[in-house]
Amino acid sequence: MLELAKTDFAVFNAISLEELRQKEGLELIASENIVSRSVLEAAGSVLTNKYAEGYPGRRYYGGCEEVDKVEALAIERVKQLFGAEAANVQPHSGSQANMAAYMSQMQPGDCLLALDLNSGGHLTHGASFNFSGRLYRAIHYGLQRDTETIDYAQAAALAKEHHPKIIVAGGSAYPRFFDFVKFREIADAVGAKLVVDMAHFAGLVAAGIHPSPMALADIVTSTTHKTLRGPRGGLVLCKEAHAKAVNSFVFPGMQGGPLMHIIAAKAVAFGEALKPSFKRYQEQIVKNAKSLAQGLMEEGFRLCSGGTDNHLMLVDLRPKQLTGKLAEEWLGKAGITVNKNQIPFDPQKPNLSSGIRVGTPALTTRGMKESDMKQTAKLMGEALASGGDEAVLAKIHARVKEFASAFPMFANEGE
Ligand code: DSN
Repeated sequence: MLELAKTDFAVFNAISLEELRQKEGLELIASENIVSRSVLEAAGSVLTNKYAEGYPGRRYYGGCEEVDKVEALAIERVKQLFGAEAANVQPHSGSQANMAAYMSQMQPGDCLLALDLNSGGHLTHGASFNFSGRLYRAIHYGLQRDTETIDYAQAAALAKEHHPKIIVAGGSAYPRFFDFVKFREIADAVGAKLVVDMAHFAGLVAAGIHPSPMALADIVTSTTHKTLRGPRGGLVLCKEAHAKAVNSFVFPGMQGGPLMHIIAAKAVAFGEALKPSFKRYQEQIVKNAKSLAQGLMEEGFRLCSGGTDNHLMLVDLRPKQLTGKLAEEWLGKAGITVNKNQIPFDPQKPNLSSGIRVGTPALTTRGMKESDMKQTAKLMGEALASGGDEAVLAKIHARVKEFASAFPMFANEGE
């Protein structure tokens, strides 16, 4: 970034400090990751200059020969990665991928059944203040109180009562596997379409660790930047029968010009995900999550649902008389980044929350293993026992810097 340093020091400086924050800190936000240098280069390439409304071979602009090749590569690679019949790699985000999926199957006012936001769902799964809750009649299933796992019987009963057009499976704060066979049965019983939002666990699906939704869902949506370790963006996979509708709702239904530099970065990331090393990386994410979960329980924390099957866990802070807001703040001062998160049946409001959400994709990219997760849990335990004492947190921060700095940012290079 030599040019930027000369032309716009304020922005250059903020980017440099953010790079340092990422290098010296422990990144535990479950939805974040660290892309390879190759992905970063493609995302920062001259493809950002190109308008390419339309699809490969059918554009509304001239000069699309090279970007056509890039988008075709992204489509072919992601279809191969997930065994999909059709793919659209243009959604700018997971929210837009979900919007295209819904618009392709529903009319405004139709019923949508999805996991409740407070139970680990997502804003675009029908939250009242989101487009999905404003355009559609959203009904929500939740979790069983005793196990804190999905209440499939409730989902089936609600489907029978409300006859949704779409049932959504997936979420952003659910530490267990989703049972797509059960969801398919529930959808079939009422003639609903099944949309799986695998944004969080797409990398685990690609690696064959989480059951794949491809054979069971009508439409699968995802982001590309979480466990999948690509650039910030979205995608839609579907059966050939839905491809025309999905494509036309992405463009021109909702978006204009696709972000061709990001599509190039997606193509690179999908190429990386097709390599055998990606499977090993995903396996390590899950091993690390189990080790971190064990470490946190040894530190006296309760984990919702008793642990994790995937890359994330929800930590119940009530036994420590802490809120998620305070925990996020204290951990932040110690150089450990998490987000406050409501736990199932949380008595606290979202801006306070009784829990934090913690995930291992980013630390695993840096090459951390199970023993490093135990060390991470210990540092978290100490920070959360500090009572917010600034001096104590500063000392922990110094140890975090030394610990994190020993792990390179681009550990996946050369794989
Ligand atoms: N905000 C994302 C997450 O953190 O899970 C979901 O959109």
